[in-house]
Amino acid sequence: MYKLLKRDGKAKRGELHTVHGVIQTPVFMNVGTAAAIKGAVSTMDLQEIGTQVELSNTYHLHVRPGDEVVKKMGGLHKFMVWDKPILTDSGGFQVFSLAGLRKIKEEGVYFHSHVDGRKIFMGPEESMKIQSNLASTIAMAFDECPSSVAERSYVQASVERTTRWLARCKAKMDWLNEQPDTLNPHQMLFGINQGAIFDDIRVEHAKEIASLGLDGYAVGGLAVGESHEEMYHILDVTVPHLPVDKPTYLMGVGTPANILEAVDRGVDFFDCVYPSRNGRHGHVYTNQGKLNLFNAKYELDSHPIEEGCQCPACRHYSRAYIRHLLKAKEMLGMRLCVLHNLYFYNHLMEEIRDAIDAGEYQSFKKAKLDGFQAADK
Ligand code: PRF
Ligand code: ZN
Repeated sequence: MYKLLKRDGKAKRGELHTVHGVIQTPVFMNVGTAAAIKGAVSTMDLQEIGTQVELSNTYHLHVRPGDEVVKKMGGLHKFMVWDKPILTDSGGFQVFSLAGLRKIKEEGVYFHSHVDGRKIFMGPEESMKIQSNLASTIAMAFDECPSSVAERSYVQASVERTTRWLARCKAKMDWLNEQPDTLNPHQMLFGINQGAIFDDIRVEHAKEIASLGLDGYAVGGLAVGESHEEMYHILDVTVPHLPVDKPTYLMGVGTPANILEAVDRGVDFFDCVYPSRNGRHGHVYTNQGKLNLFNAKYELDSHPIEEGCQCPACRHYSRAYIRHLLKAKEMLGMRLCVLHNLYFYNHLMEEIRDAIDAGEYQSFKKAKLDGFQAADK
């Protein structure tokens, strides 16, 4: 159940109540695709850096170790030792971006595993069954994410199929939640809006799925190659047609600036690989922009990554030491950068929530964006 606590312009401040606890929104979900945050970050670490929701993937966990294995181990929460909310993405997007040779049919998608090449079929029912076995808090609908340069006629047909798939997802999830052996009978389902960069297709689809009474609504198919301006425009026209009394999730986005802009347009859930991926490459976020710790100017720098940051890296270590670790290819270097970056994102969301609570979102956003401009990388 979602409670809208306050609005500041279009920005929403809310709470999503789940069987695994309450999520304060806007929120950034920390990505652990294969039930692990890349960069040797454990779920104990997540507790320490203020993570509210972890995100894993249907496709990856189905391929390895297998969702039946996870179910036998008591579900994803027990398996990875994390008792707070988990959102699982449906596999649709990953099938399209990862798997080799695929065929999209009305019933679903035929493709080859990126691990061992074996043939797999996944459709709406399979995705729901896998997510039910994983027993995540929130399951995502099985969708197709058309390329940002797809023709209008392709996008139109694809979105219509995604709508039919959504109805099948809902029916299957309702049924699964009633089975006596289900691990999470309260599993939530979020629908996904698609339509590439065609305003009218987006709006029509948003209206159509808004009436289905789902637990939340995502905007998918963005941050796939279009410009930031196009993405903000699509949010401007689409989000007003999604229910304001349900959470709105912008999938796979983005930079701190993207998040500030999307919150301003009514989005309250985010996820992105940037903080962990950039951290693994020694790129760290600060309120003065992103730093590249490989840069020679940090060789003798005794300051933390960011002065005043309360993350485990900044509380103890200097830029010079972390730079040394990165250059020596010590795993600890990556790990400290990822911990800092995830803490930075989680903390940014906390500041965003405070700014909305105080009714000061516009001035807060401007001050943050001005600060980020000072990047050296
Ligand atoms: N669909 C799903 N997952 C996603 C996306 C999508 O369109 C995106 C697009 N940015 C990221 N993750 N199911
Ligand atoms: Zn830090």
